[in-house]
Amino acid sequence: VTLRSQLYQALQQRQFQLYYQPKINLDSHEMMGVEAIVRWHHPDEGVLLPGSFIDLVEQSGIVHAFTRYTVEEAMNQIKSWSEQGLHIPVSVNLSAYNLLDEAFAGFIESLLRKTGICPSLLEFELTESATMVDIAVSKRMIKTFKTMGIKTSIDDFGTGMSSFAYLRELDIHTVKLDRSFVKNIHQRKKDERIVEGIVSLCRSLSIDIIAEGVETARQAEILRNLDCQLAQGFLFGKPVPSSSLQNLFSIHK
Ligand code: G
Ligand code: G
Ligand code: MN
Ligand code: NA
Repeated sequence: VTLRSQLYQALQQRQFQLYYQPKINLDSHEMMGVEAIVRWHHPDEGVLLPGSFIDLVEQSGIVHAFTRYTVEEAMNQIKSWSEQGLHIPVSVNLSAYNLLDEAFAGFIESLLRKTGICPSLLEFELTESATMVDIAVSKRMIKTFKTMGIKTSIDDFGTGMSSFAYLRELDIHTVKLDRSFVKNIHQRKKDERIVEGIVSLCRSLSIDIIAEGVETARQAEILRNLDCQLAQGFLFGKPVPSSSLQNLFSIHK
């Protein structure tokens, strides 16, 4: 039995669960939002990380149903937090193929109506490779989301071949600086200069920037000195189930 052949049943049996990783303001140390990251509670294999099955999801016809499931779960979580007075922005990772799904925007629209959540609490993360599928299609989708009040961010920024073209063509709210730029920032001046440049560019374009993969206090300090105000990474918290996050939220409040 292959993982691939088990995807459909896993979705039906709700074996996928969203975990949430905090996004932190480096000045105030407040939690500014979370990224939803999926886990597969596999009946035989235990908890699987997305790295071991997202490619399979994307290569199979299930990708549309899968993303509908994750987005609906995220929106229900936003609703549940909102009802408790916690207005926590949540970002959800999309696949390239979701942009080619003509019915996706309509599905999101109906979920917004159904849940009644504030659309500004929802954000979609696209990778550069996802937007590359067809830049005109991506541009239209991102515009549609924006009309609905939903933000879009570019994930793993700086690793693709056309980062600047995306900034020019797409109406992006946030750039998520890929963790490869953060990893050695404390020991390589060149990396520090590159990040400084990206931060300044984003600032001049009125685009928010968040550093990914921050694991040490030293990295956080350098990023803060470079005027990068937002960060995400194991230093502040790993992805956790929503129940564990609630404690984190009060700590950061
Ligand atoms: O946790 P891990 O390092 O295995 O994550 C691998 C990749 O899976 C990351 O690039 C992340 O963006 C992606 N990912 C995590 N959750 C989701 C999801 O719900 N949908 C999609 N399409 N990708 C996800
Ligand atoms: O591509 P994306 O940025 O969506 O990837 C999210 C993945 O990155 C998740 O699987 C998450 O577990 C992982 N991740 C989050 N923070 C860190 C970190 O500080 N270091 C490393 N190595 N991985 C991280
Ligand atoms: Mn992401
Ligand atoms: Na990333």
